[in-house]
Amino acid sequence: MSLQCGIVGLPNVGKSTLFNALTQTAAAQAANYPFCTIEPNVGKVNVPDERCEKLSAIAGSAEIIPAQIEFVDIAGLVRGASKGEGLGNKFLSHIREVDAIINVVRCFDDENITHVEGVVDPLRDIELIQLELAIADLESLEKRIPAMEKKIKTEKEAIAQVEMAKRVLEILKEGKAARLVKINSAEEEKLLKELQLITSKPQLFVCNLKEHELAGNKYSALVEEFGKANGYKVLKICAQIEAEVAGLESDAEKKEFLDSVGLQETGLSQIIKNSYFLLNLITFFTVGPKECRAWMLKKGSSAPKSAGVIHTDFEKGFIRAETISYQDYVSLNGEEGAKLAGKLRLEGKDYITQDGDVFHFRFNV
Ligand SMILES: Nc1nc2c(ncn2[C@@H]2O[C@H](COP(=O)(O)OP(=O)(O)OP(=O)(O)O)[C@@H](O)[C@H]2O)c(=O)[nH]1
Ligand SMILES: [Mg+2]
Repeated sequence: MSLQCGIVGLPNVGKSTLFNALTQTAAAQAANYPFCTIEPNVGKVNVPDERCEKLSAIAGSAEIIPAQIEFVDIAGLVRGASKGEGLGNKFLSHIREVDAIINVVRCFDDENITHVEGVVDPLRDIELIQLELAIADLESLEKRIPAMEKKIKTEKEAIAQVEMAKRVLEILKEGKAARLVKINSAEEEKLLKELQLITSKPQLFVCNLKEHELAGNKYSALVEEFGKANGYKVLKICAQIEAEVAGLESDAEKKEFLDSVGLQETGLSQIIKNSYFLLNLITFFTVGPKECRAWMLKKGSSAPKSAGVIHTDFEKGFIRAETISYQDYVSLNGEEGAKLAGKLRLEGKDYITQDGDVFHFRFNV
């Protein structure tokens, strides 16, 4: 399972700088001119999880293998992109492929860094991007509805699909995101997903600030207000600082640098953790002397589905899952302690995996 978060925003706002920091590379070219990025850059990122260290210390695991998600650095979007301006539709297709969207919003003044719209104005930038994405969805949906209507004669399910498409269309016509459509059931949720629209993807916003304004400034306050009103998470970082820290060799150097700019930890782990949340993922663990490994899983998945994340044979031949919750594993000092205290549960195929479960799967081959 590979899940992707796309980094989206106007040109020259610091997307590639952030991508490089996240992936701890200099893989993406970051420079002071719009449309520096054309082809998307893709990189895997370890998901920080303090629980891995605790579990591996108890089990004496030789190695820790964290879960990973992918970030995609996408070309900048400009006014009129949905009509082909800038890099236009090609770049929209890159956004269509990702599972969640991270909007980078410029919240810093710097006359040396070009702003494609002339002046810094985060709300205008957010509206501009949301509008372009909504227009792209609107046009793609309008094109598809006639074919969907034709199917009504032969497929009963098509009735509900067309009904949902038309409801979403009304929202998009107002320049709003498809995710704001009122959903009344899991069935409707599925129908919305099947429309594969950009604006139905989960989104979060990242304010790119100056290093000494990290606590927030007048620009980020506006973004936070917007986030609150529309139900989006808003994070604050300084992409440039993050990239500089990520470029340092040792942890000691990193700490020294963070201290010197008055920071406790990097904003990156916050972004990664929130992206994980945005993708609706939870973690289960397999723990042994060889390795302690974190596996990611869609929330609400069954035990056999979880086993299938490790290997499809585990899912096919699933018998049961020996399960210890993370809390029990830690407070009872590992598997033996949990077993003695009666905290090792035998879960069957209907069990829904909980975040932090430590599993041993039993299966037939
Ligand atoms: N002052 C300041 N400059 C920054 C910050 N983040 C990025 N920059 C600069 O802004 C310029 C653009 O950064 P990029 O990361 O290339 O921007 P981008 O959004 O990827 O741009 P495109 O690929 O053209 O869409 C570079 O010169 C960066 O050094 C920041 O936090 N503060
Ligand atoms: Mg770029």
